[in-house]
Amino acid sequence: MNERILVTGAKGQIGSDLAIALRDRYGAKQVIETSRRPLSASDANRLPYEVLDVTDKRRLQELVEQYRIETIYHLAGVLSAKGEQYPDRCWQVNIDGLRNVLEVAKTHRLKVFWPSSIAVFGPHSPKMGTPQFAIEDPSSLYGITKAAGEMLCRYSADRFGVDVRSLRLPGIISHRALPGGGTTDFAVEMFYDALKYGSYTCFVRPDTRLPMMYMPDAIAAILALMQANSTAIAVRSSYNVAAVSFSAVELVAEIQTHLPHFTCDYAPDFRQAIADSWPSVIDDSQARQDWGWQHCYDLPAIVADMLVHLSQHIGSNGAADRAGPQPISGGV
Ligand code: VAH
Repeated sequence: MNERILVTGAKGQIGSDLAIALRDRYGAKQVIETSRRPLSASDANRLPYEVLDVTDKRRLQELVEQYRIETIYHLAGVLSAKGEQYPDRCWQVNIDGLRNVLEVAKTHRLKVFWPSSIAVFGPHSPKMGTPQFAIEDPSSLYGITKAAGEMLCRYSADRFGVDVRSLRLPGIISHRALPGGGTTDFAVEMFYDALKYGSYTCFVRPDTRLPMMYMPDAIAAILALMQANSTAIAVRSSYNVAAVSFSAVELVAEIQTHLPHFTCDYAPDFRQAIADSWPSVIDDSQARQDWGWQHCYDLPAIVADMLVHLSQHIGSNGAADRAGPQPISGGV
């Protein structure tokens, strides 16, 4: 139980929650959080912490040796919308960063988790019940890096015996850390604006239906995958995992059962084309069969839990407030 773990992207949306879950399970001192940003004063409780840009292989190797790391949870990445705005950085972080992790994992015999995405699928993939093995013709650079990344993972496992495991995550909804530049961010932003302003302008059409998952389910899936016996892992590219699928207008209606005066209007932007290229419903039967995956949160449970948690934060802590509709800002 005293596994020594390094988390990359530990200040990101998934990394923040995952680091907490890993510390709860393995002990605070067993988990080294890393991010390319220095620790802020308010994060003093997140020690041990190191600054790491995953494109710096030498620094990664140095930390793995210094802390005698056994497992890397590699969450550092550039998401779909930002990837279209900053393509060079998207490629560097999502591909070169992953290659660095897989290379170091090979030489140091490490276990690796890496998040892929439903973004590997594209306009010619089946939209409903997208199977584990289907046509992958991603139309976003982010999706291309995820499809290529999956092949790098499978190659590392088959060719060099690296125990790398991966999940094709859907849109993730959470209340701890804001997502950073994804196409599914509307499903998080909507909660903040509903509580803060009573209204939201959604950047996709009302009928845009996408696979989504609440953060506790995503964390449970990651931990279950990493704890499964290696012989149970039949897929070394990346597993489809799903929980719920809903449209933007269905999310609005569910929020309105709690906040009857909440209103939403729609102003689709460039992210609509990305969303339209993705599946609406994913088939994750192989993950359920191979290592017992099952989700817990449906849409009503997600909305109820998000509103309870966010209403505690919004207003009491400015940092928790989303600053209202923001352009996709720089800095990835
Ligand atoms: C994104 N949240 O929007 C990510 C995710 C399936 C969506 O990969 O880019």
